[in-house]
Amino acid sequence: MSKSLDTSTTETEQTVTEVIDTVVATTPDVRRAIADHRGQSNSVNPTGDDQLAADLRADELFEQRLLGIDGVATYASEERADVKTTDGRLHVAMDPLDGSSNLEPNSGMGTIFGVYSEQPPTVGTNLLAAGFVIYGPITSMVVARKGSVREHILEDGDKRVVDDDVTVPEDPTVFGFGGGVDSWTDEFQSYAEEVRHELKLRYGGAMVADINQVLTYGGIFSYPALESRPEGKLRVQFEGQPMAYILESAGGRSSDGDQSLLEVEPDELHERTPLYLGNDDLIDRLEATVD
Ligand code: AHM
Ligand code: MG
Repeated sequence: MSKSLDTSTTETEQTVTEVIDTVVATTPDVRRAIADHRGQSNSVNPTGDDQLAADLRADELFEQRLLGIDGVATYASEERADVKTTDGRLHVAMDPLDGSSNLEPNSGMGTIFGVYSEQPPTVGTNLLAAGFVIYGPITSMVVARKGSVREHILEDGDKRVVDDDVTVPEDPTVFGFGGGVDSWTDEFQSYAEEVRHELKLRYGGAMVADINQVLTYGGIFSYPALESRPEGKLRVQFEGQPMAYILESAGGRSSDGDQSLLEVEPDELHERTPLYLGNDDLIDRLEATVD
């Protein structure tokens, strides 16, 4: 490797580290925002979901902190129409507060982030790292980077590794499917019927926590294509691709029903996708059924 390539690789890795550390350092403020900004904001995000005050506050916190990193060129999020740009080489895409409808019943929610080498909208193979935070009984974070996946406990803006090799367990145990039985396609209904006889239902209304169940126990999470909404609910860039990067790095699979979510090339920043994430065999069977 030439000296300049070597330097740019080192700078890239440094920036990725800074992004991860900045997300960690911001989590105490996001937890405070969850407690202090419980109301509606009377606005909707670019995909038409109602925004809570906490969604906007989390977005503002991450935008300010992450764009403050020298190497970060752009910040894109589920909560804002346009990409915010400055100078730098890497690009961050986020769902600042995933599962915020869980705020009212005080159930788990989280933050999802992806660090890309190209500005979104872009294909998932341009991901350099991805992670999610869960604001549950404790704050935890799972990060995938350079082929390995680590789980951390976060305290006072610092992280402590609790598992340095997160892998999807071979024997699956849990499933969680969004959207409601009557809104599913006939093909997905027949797949779900098979799966519900094999696995145990775990669906909490926040993808971050439901995906962490799959990482912990093995299984499948899906927000599928719906009869009335073939594109599903969740967003490629902010939810689908970062989670796909994590699951695939942990030995699992991701799919939009047809191909890996990492192969999807969104035309629009806020594009949605049907989403299936879990053990290899469960995704194979899913693709064979919904094809
Ligand atoms: P959000 O990003 O606006 O919170 O929406 C995403 C969430 C996911 O975390 C979760 O899997 C899904 O929406 C739940 O939707 P539903 O309430 O339809 O079950
Ligand atoms: Mg979300």
